[in-house]
Parts: sequence; C-alpha cells; structure tokens
Amino acid sequence: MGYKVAVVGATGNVGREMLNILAERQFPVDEIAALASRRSLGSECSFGDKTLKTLDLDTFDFTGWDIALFAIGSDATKQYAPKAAKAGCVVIDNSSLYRYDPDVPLIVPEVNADAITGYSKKNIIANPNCSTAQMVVALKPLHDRARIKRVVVSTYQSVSGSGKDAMDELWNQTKGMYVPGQEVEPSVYPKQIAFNVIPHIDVFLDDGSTKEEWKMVAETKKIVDPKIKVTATCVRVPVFVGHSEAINIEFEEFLDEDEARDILREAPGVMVVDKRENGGYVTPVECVGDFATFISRIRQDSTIENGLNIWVVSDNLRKGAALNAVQIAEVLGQRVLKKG
Ligand code: 2RA
Repeated sequence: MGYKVAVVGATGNVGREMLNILAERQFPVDEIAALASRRSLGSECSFGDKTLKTLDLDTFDFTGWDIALFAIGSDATKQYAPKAAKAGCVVIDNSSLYRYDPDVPLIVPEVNADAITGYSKKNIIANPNCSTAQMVVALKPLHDRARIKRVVVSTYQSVSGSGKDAMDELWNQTKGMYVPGQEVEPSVYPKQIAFNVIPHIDVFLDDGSTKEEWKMVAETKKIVDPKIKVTATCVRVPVFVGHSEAINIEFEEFLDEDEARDILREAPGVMVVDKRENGGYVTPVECVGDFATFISRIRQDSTIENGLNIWVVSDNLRKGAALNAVQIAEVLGQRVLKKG
C-alpha cells in the first residue's frame, strides 16, 4: 500500500523535477495528482512513463491525500498550504513562507532528519533554499568533527533558480549578442546576464545584504547550529542549471585537509571529486540531473588558525529543491506515516 501524493506547481521547473524524482526513486505512490493554476489547466506533465493532465489547484480537495509537495510562490502557498494541511494532507513546501516558523521543521534529511517529528504542529514541513541545502550537506559532517565557528560563502547561482523565463532570457540574450537586431534587453534581471554576473539575488535589506544572503544565514542556523556565524555573497551567473559555492570555514579546532576529505567521502549525499590537476574538480554542467552534492578543492586556509576552503556544486533543481523535498517525503513515510 502506498501514498496519495499531490505535486502543486507541477508545470514549473521544480514541480516537474519533483514528478521525475518521485518516479526515479520509485516513491510508493498509489495515486498522483499534478496540480497547477487555472492558466496551466490541461497542460501535460510526465510521471515516469505516464503522462498526467494537470488539475485545477483552486478546486482540488486534499481530503484523503497523504502528502502534497508544494512548488509554487509564497503568496499562492499562503492561500493553499493551510487548506491542504487542514484536510489532513502533510505539506512539504519549497517556498520560503514557513522556513523560519518555529512551529515548522526545516529539513535537509542528511543533516537533521530527526527534526521531522515537529511537523504535526501545522502539518507542514519546509524545504530550504537551494543555496542552503547543498551547503549544509557539506558543513554538517565537518561540524560534527570540529565545531564550525564561522562560514564565509560566495555563491555562483544558475538562472534556473529564477524560473523558466530567466532561462529563456539567458538563451535569447546570448544568441542576440551574435545576431544584429536580435539584442535582448534585461527584463527578469536588472542587468545583462549573458557573459556577465550579477551580485544580487532577491531583494536588498537595510544592512546592504540581500534576502538570498539572509536566507543562507538564517537557514544554516536553524538546520545545523544557531551558534555558527555565516556571511554570504550570492551571485547570479550565466549557467542554466547547477549552483556552485566557494565556502571558507573556520573551526573551533584544527581540521587537517586530508581528514576533512576522508570525512566528506563518507558523508551522506556527498560525492568528493578532488584532484589537484586539470579537471580534478566538479563544474556545474557536470552536476545536472545528479542527486549528489559534489565537493572539490578541499584545502587548508593557512591565513587563519583553523581554516578550510571547499568548492561545492549541486543541481539546484534537485538537491536544492525537488530531491530534498522527495527525500523529506521518504523520511516522513518511513518514520511517521509508515505506509508502503
Ligand atoms: C534562486 N535560491 O536561485 C533562489 C530561488 N530558487 O533564484
């Protein structure tokens, strides 16, 4: 016996990946519903070798459904998630709406799966921001060995994190650079993204950081350890899929780079690719479609007493969103709902 699972926002980048990954990982599904807004009604999406017709989220009754994976914006989530939760369907939400709610667990299964027991307060579980997910998978095993004091991270985030329109903008703007008369002005982004990088993701806050940077700080503290100091610079780069991060870590005690590498090789969800030679590291184009969080360039930071630098790359639509949500559903099924 399996679960009745709804994917809300089934026609978006993340929603489609949720359906793909539910099928790839053979999640025990008895019935699947692909839900979308009225404007996407009737469109089709794949679930393994099946084709699903999208259903209207606005009129859908979640009564009797076990799990709803939400992949829509915070405003729409605010309207529909409580309705699903109240009907007894456990919501796993990819938006930022509930991530900082003390009554909602924020889960990366490789890091804090035990926190899932807190789901019953609101019948909602939050999925972290994509740039946070891959970082905490890398930090947690090192933190368990040599308590982390401080993290300085620079991200190189692909345009798929902004949605399909952003991917189209990168594609058309790049083409337009070579075809006179087909230039494409910035619209999704404030500045040109083709052959350029933009040090601005989400809105600016009063202290000069952006909300994306604030999310990495707040979510790392909630998922790993509130005592860890984090400072982030989040940058959009002309890559279609795959977020990369240069992470500098300061520990309470010295951690040798070789021991760090051995720890990461054994860590759940991690694939270490780290050779000090041409190509001995992972780049975004190589992570697309993979489940792993790849870690390269592991090396001491000798400018501080207990420092380490690492390079972390992962498919932002998978570990950064859809895969993590499905993994949460797996933990929920195994530890709580116990069907299937
Ligand atoms: C981004 N992390 O990359 C944000 C939302 N997915 O745009």
